[in-house]
Amino acid sequence: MSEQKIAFYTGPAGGWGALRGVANALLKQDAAVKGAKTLLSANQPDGFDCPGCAWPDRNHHSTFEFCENGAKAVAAEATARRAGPALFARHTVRELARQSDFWLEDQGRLTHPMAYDAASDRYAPIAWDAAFALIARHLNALPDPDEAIFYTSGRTSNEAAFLYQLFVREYGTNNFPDCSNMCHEPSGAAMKPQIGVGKGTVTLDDFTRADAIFIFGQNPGTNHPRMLGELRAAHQRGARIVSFNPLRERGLQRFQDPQSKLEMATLGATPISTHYFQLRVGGDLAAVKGMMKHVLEQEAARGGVLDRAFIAEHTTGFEALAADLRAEPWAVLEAESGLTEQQMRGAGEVYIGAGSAIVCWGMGITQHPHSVATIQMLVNLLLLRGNLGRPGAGACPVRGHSNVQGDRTMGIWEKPPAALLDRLRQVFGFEPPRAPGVDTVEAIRLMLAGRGRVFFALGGNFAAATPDTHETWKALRQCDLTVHVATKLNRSHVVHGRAALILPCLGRTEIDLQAGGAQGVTVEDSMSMVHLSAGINPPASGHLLSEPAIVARLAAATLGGPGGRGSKTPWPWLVEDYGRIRDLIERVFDDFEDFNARVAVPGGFRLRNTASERVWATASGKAGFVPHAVPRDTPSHRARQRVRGTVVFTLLTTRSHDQYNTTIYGMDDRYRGVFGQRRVVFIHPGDIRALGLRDGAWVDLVTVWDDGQERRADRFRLVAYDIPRGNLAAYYPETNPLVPLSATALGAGTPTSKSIPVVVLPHQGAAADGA
Ligand SMILES: Nc1nc2c(c(=O)[nH]1)N[C@H]1C(S)=C(S)[C@@H](COP(=O)(O)OP(=O)(O)OC[C@H]3O[C@@H](n4cnc5c(=O)[nH]c(N)nc54)[C@H](O)[C@@H]3O)O[C@H]1N2
Ligand SMILES: Nc1nc2c(c(=O)[nH]1)N[C@H]1C(S)=C(S)[C@@H](COP(=O)(O)OP(=O)(O)OC[C@H]3O[C@@H](n4cnc5c(=O)[nH]c(N)nc54)[C@H](O)[C@@H]3O)O[C@H]1N2
Ligand SMILES: [Mo]
Repeated sequence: MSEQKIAFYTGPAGGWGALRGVANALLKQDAAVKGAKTLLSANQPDGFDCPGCAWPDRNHHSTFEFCENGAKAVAAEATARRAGPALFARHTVRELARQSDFWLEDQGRLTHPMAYDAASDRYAPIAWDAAFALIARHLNALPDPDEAIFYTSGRTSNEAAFLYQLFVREYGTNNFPDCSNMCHEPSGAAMKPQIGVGKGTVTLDDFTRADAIFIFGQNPGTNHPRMLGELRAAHQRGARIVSFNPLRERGLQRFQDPQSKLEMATLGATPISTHYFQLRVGGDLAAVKGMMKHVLEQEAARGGVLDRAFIAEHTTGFEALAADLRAEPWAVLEAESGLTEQQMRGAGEVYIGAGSAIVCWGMGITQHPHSVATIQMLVNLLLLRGNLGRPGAGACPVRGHSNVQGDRTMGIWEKPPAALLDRLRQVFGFEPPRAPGVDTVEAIRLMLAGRGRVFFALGGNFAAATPDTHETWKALRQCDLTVHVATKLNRSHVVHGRAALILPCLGRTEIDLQAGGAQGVTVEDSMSMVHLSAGINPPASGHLLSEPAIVARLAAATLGGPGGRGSKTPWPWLVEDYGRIRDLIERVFDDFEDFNARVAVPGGFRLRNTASERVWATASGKAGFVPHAVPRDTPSHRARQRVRGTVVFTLLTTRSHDQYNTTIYGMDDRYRGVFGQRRVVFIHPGDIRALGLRDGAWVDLVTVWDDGQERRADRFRLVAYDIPRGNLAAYYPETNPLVPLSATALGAGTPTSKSIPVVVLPHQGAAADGA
């Protein structure tokens, strides 16, 4: 592990540092040879879909697209290490629970199904059939199917997700909390009523034609490195790239393309952003409002700025939005955004000057109290100049997990549309449950109330990814049974119910052999492209099952077992050949006609996106301008409060360069200059002085939330950083204990993990400098 230090990073994103990152990732996993071969198959037409992120690939047939963090994700799965029965025999669960998240995952791939034995406080091997029978017994004993909870994380393939939602609905509940509840749910909630689709409207091709690309609250250098290639090309042909971010993210500033021999040889780098607006945390709604106010004023002054024909033919609500913008004082917009009137006008001017514009956004927009309203404002901005449904223009919510969008398409949704349920009834001949189920936060509440008694997770790390860590742990521990389908050991396996199972599954990179031969699965990326993914490595252990096989065997055991509801679905037959599952997907979802044939074409196909055809599947039949007031309970207001005799800060929680969500690859955050440590808080130097502390001081963070509960996270090192005053940044998941369960977005269940009111107190306790 690297030495602890803070060093300002001056290089570009990518470059030699990224290549070294890959080499280290492979070496650390003892996977240099196999890993390197595996990497060459990522995102190839006959290879597997990179498990790293949901950014699309150029038709899935370019030469190997280099991506440092994709390589780390692949190496993590292709590791030579094994967390087998010997590991579990060596350690009690109490001992395992004392280890760090990093240590747990670092033990390697899970090899055997394991069951918790309370008497010895150890996990011991269990046969697959016995495991399924145990789960079935618990599920069939519940007085009400709504007492069972079925979580999904977004790596799950379309085929597994489809079978999963079918099984769970045949069983009788819509309790589908999903990682997207914590992620891009506000994007769907905002866009669906406004433009009739809850997904992005652009394709990669639009990135080659846009005159301006606006990036709100997203850090592509770390989280979507392949996006930098698109941005670099756009920059080189003269497009404007405008970033809005409270932090000066390296990947948004300069990029050295590891695939460009010239840039690597000369240490040259392409600038990324032409404009960088370092706004306040949570200030985006006001900033976009300022841009739109400028656009409107310029229309009055010089004319020809708005796309009047588009507005007349395709939209409703323009007058109400215009009146609201005219009435908004610049002073309010300045105070809330943290930008000057001139800056907002400048951004508005770039927008006016662009023939076509794309707006991208990420977690910096979705994890706030006002995220839904902010996203609707971003769409308003696009609508003003007809930047939807034409080349080079559109909305681009940049998704996280590689198949999180596909899982939703397949019906992993706690509030399923009636049309889906009707279709399931028609195709499968059962009566699906109609009552909405619980989302992630509601699932935690259900468990806490004792009415969520069986918790099943298809992937992910629920115990670490969710808010209010102590409440979540209490909730999980109250369950009769917790089950995790996983590739690696993680926190959720050691914070468990009275009975507990770990079910090890194949990863994306591995060959999936069924009775009908080697199988591929399908995934959908951030731009609605659906394609095949087939692994190339032998499985990490002979005992692994694929996710579709696990779901099918569980369904057969539960629905067909004692006390089960019965099922007409031929579960075992379906997983012999995943083409059969795709045939059923085709029968349930209209957009999947000829699924097997279309997905067999290299590169796959794009799902229909009505908004990108200017067909508006909304109540009014048009796209809607939706005005929103600048919120008054924002971070800038908080900053004037004092609690415990000190000022209230707004903390954003974010990813370092060396992690994949709760999976910690290493302790470095290269682009932000942090090495060998993760318990740091980025803070403005002026705020350090105002607190009477010094750079590097150890502090404790305490949430300001008036529900009588104390939430704290102790022992973080202050790091002086280029961040607005009154704002703090720190890493997730270390800071999740600070996020109150009741702090969710308006109009979506998303925890507001980029907007946590906290106070900073000098660290109480000994040995603060003991790292
Ligand atoms: N290597 C790697 N790749 C990943 C992941 C990973 O953990 N590691 N995670 C995957 C997943 S599930 C997701 S959802 C995506 C996440 O990818 P991102 O959306 O990039 O997520 P974050 O790193 O949480 O932070 C986003 C950015 O928002 C900024 N920000 C915070 N608050 C605000 C605000 O109020 N306004 C604005 N304008 N900006 C703000 C932060 O400074 C940060 O730069 O990446 C996916 N890809
Ligand atoms: N404070 C704070 N909290 C956040 C966020 C934040 O920015 N700040 N971000 C939120 C976001 S955007 C998201 S998406 C969630 C992520 O929440 P999750 O999706 O629940 O978490 P991950 O860390 O991605 O899950 C990692 C685990 O997935 C398992 N895994 C990996 N590959 C596979 C596979 O192929 N199959 C199966 N079955 N399991 C596999 C491994 O066992 C690994 O330990 O966290 C959210 N929580
Ligand atoms: Mo995510």
